[in-house]
Amino acid sequence: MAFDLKSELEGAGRIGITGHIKPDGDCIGSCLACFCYIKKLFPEAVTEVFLEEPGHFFASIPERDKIITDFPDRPEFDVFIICDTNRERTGAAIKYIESAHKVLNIDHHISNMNGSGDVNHVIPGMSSCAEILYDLMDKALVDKEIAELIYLGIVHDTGVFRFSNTSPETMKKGGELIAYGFDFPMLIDTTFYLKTFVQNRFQAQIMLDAKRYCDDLVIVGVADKALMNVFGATKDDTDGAVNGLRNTAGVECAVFIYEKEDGLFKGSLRASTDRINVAVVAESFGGGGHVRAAGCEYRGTKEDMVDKLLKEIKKQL
Ligand SMILES: [Mn+2]
Repeated sequence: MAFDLKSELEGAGRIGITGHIKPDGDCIGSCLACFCYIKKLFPEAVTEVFLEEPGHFFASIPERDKIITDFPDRPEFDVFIICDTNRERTGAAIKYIESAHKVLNIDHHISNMNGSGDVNHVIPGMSSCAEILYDLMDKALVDKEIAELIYLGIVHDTGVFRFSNTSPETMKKGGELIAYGFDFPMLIDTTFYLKTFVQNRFQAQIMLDAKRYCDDLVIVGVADKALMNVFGATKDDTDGAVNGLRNTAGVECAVFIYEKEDGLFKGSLRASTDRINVAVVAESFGGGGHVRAAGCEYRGTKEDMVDKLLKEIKKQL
């Protein structure tokens, strides 16, 4: 039976929306687009959107100020929608989900194939949750703001229409969306490409210190607390560092680790070919992710973490 968003929401007086912890562009775009659309579809309903604080580069996206970031107590929701994830990764919003009368789960993660709501609409082949939502929308209700938010989600999860999850339909929808007339070059620059001066200088140093291994197929960049302190860099300034490393000719696997807390390192892994499955590498550390993008954590020294990561990677070469 086809999923129909409108009929799932019919008669609901209180509707809530959330996504995952550490919300990314698709999560933020999806949740806000869903919020704006439901406001138009059912203006008499109380609709609210809850997410952790989005990164500062999302400050000027449409309806940014509608996101409730402190997860206050609320009466039970009639319908609660989980976008772009399963209920395990919703963080503080889980309390709304557990008490909701009905939970809808709209997602594109293959790891959430069966969904974790009472009604699920999970399409793993889709570029983004935002693209799935766009397909569910009555186009007569889509306006410039909704179009911009959907576009934001698609752009972020496709790496600006570059990753292999970009289908011909994704491109067609991208064309339909920019026809609404929002400033898409500005949106892409500010939310996807821009880095602060501190971030650029910090990541330049990471690149200067980076080393290659395994006949230069693997590149490793490391930022410990001492290096982060030199630049006054925070966790946010590590965003994009692993992609910078990955964009090195001849490299098929990029590793970036930074010291999250004293002695606790967070690793990000990227593969640009199918030779190295980074999900398998991350899983050996208790982490996980996708074949070409994964993450893990390690308590110990940075040297030991790099040694162990390289050992796991070499098993696949
Ligand atoms: Mn997504």
